Amino acid sequence: MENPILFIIPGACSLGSQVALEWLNIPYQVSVTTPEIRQSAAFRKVNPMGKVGALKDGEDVVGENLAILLYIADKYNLGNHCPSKNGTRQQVYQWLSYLSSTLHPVFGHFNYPDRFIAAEHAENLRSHALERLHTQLQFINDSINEHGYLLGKEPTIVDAQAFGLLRWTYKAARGENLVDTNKYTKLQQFFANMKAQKAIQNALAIENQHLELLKDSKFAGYFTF
Ligand SMILES: N[C@@H](CCC(=O)N[C@@H](CS)C(=O)NCC(=O)O)C(=O)O
Repeated sequence: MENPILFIIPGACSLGSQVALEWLNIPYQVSVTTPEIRQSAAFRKVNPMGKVGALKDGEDVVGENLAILLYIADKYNLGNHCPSKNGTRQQVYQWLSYLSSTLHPVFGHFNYPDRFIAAEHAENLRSHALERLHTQLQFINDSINEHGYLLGKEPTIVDAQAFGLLRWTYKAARGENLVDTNKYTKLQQFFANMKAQKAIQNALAIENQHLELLKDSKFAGYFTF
């Protein structure tokens, strides 16, 4: 059987799906994409949008992080990393939808306003986006539970995807702007909890090509597309 292959960009929104693969504890590969690869006809058979995340799992292909995370949860056993009982599964759907349809686009407007509006209005859009981003950060901060996660006692795919996006506040990936999150104390705790997760540490080591840092990972190597 072929290993699942996750297509990524280091620092991008694909991190959450990679963390889910780490949690599965099965062999998987990562393919680091370039703009040329993402624009190629072959890659667009995996994700027609030419974006990451994108997953090839044998004959199955799936794009969009929300869909990849739910595909992994449906096909494999993520245990408590994707709760399905006690009324929490619908919250997984709700949170994943919120992260891709609300939080991710606000970061887009903040970091790349010129993609959405004429250059002379870009700074204006950026400052509005920053206000909207703080509204979302407050909402997320207030939603973090007594265990320091968005759902449950253990981190879930919701936390993994949230972490992959929220790290853009404190770690610039491709020239993005940082955001001061010091006043969001529960969010700070969330960052600390997530960074302590072995799956997160492994996923970051793989993104950064520091394989010597891997601990108990089933990572099966980089795939050249
Ligand atoms: N709605 C998509 C958004 C994907 C997306 O915007 N991916 C970005 C990285 S965060 C990307 O691939 N950018 C590279 C490009 O546009 O060439 C999802 O959630 O999967």
